[in-house]
Amino acid sequence: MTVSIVRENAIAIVAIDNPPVNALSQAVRQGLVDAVAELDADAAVKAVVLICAGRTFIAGADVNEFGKPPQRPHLPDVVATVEGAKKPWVAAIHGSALGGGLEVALGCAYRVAVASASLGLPEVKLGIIPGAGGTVRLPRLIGPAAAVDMITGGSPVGARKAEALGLVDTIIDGDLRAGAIAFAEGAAEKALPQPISGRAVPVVEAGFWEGAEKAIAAKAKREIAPLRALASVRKASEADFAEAMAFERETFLELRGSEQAAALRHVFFAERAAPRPPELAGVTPRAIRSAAVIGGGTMGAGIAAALRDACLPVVLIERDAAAVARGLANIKAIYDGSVKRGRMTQALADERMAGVTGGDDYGLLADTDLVIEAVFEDLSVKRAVFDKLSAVCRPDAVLATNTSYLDPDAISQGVSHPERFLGLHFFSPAHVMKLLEIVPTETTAPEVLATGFSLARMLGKIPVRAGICDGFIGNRILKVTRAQAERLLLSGATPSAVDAAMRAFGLPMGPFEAQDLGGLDIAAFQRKAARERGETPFAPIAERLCAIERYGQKTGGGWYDYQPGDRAPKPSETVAAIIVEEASGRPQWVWEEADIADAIILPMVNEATRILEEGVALRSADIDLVKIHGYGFPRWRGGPMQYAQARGLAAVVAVLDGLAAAGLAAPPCEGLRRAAQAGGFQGLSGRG
Ligand code: 3H9
Repeated sequence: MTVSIVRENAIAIVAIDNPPVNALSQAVRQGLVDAVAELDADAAVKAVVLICAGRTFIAGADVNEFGKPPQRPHLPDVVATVEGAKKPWVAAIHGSALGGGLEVALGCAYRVAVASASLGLPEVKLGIIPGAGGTVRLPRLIGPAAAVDMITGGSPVGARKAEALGLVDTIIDGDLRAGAIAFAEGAAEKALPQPISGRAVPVVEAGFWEGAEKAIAAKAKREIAPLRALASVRKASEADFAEAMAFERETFLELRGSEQAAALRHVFFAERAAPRPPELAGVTPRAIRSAAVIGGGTMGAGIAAALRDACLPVVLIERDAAAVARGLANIKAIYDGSVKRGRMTQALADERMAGVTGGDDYGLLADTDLVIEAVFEDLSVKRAVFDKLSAVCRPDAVLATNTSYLDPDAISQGVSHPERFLGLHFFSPAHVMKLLEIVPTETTAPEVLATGFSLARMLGKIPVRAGICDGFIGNRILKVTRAQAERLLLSGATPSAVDAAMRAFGLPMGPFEAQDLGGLDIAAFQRKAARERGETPFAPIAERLCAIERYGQKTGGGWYDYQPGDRAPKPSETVAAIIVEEASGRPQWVWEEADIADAIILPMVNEATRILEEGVALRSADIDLVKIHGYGFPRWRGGPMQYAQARGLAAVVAVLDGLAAAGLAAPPCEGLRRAAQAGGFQGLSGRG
């Protein structure tokens, strides 16, 4: 039974059991309505405990039902039915009470929770707003200001904070069921509290709504749900309950069908599918109980911090005592920063640092389960590291290289037991960025690949399997982004116009601002390596800037000029003059914002399609995750592949054909033309 009832003396316990997360499917909704009717009619029952089986309280509406027509009973009616029950209902919360789950709890007369529980209305993260009274009841219970924070931000709060806000009546120590029954017995003795729907919304100070709107608009940029959620909470404080409920429902239904909601749902499911690729089903990963990092630079220190944050003991190896000290200082600086920003207590930071051992002796790694090499991007330097690791590590220790551009197959040459070798491409700062590209070599054993995925789970990262090619998935597409950005400059656009257009599209930064921040020298170094391999990378203007040592912010100028101590980019006359010289003889165009975005994003899609066809990525959704979690692609657009599908692949092909005819981009690849005909990327890689 999805919803079952047992009675303990005068208390009825209504239990929901709908794995994995007790989502509010039609059966659960109907079960709740039936339970209210049955228990209202049972004179022996004085109070009701609503509790859930498994790992969590109700985690929300069933997201799988969002694309389909709503089925009765609708959730707002279910919540109203619970709220109208003749006996006090007590929501007993463990795990998460999210979205519709919290809305059901708000229909209950009381809410009790274990201290580890969290409660929230995360709907805006799915491009919608709460649709069953969340925006109308929550401000009545905890006040508009706290409700606005929870609803427009979408982040859940812990049970203790919820108790302080008045959202939870009491925290249950020990067994939740027993504690909730005892609470319900007390509630049965009292008169029913006034339903939340009948309470008034506390008054806000003058200017509150205008201030909130400004702050939320600045943060949400082009994401629509947060401002619509605010409007709904405002309506709840200015109109009566019924009118506010109607307003909320209308907004919810409108947003549920929106492109942004579809894109955010796509990302939601892609993120949940990523850690468990079907091709590794049934493969048992190796156990990781200890880890080591070779190299304590920015990348190595970030990786060490990520490993420590997963509570693994970490050994940091550097070439001599001075380098060890520098590496440890780099890790400490990460934790000092976290303490300074209030993200971590000093005690926790100290504990994390205490779990790092530094040394220059590879002998320290004799019993380490996982070693990640993060030294300089040079094949011979990396190979020398793996020679030493081959000599000292256990034969079953997993050995990983963190490389952005080198070929892991080449790095692995000579490694003993090469089946335990793989590439792990972290993104900087490695303790913050969510993406982890996992790159198997020709010899990587399936259980070692599975270990990469289980490591990602431990570290809270989004893992994406990538095949070997220059730049793997993410940086290979980035090269196209940058080349297109330069093509635009050669055909009449300015760096500021290109950057502004990409920000307008939803990226946090444009391609030129981003290069100035990261430094133009890194890409120059990679282009040099590419030329040595016989390739002809396209970056005529960047080459000219590097030749005059305009490497970006760190040298006071790159694509833009910078005043000392000021990171604000100023258009540069030097750069403008170089662009004029390089563009001479080429046709010049007048560029609108949307056309600039097309000339950058759609060639990215074209390259991504090649990546899919070649099997470098297994699924188009994986490419979306790479661009969202590694490169700031707007989540609400769903990633480049989802964006292209929503735009219509035939339209994408047509724009690319136009750009190609004007010499402004490569023509659409055959795979993209086929995908346009088939109406999707499915099956393109032959694998997913
Ligand atoms: C809403 O409620 C709207 C209402 O206001 C209005 C209605 C009228 N539905 O994350 P996990 C699946 S909007 C369907 O790995 P964890 C998930 O796909 C909703 N399925 O577990 C995965 O499936 P699989 C508001 C869902 O322990 C499995 O459960 N609620 C849903 O790391 C495990 O997921 C939310 O946005 C769902 N709602 O974390 C809550 N949720 O095993 C979203 C999960 O086949 N969910 N699944 O891959 C979460 O935040 C996390 O899942 C949770 C558990 C914290 C609950």
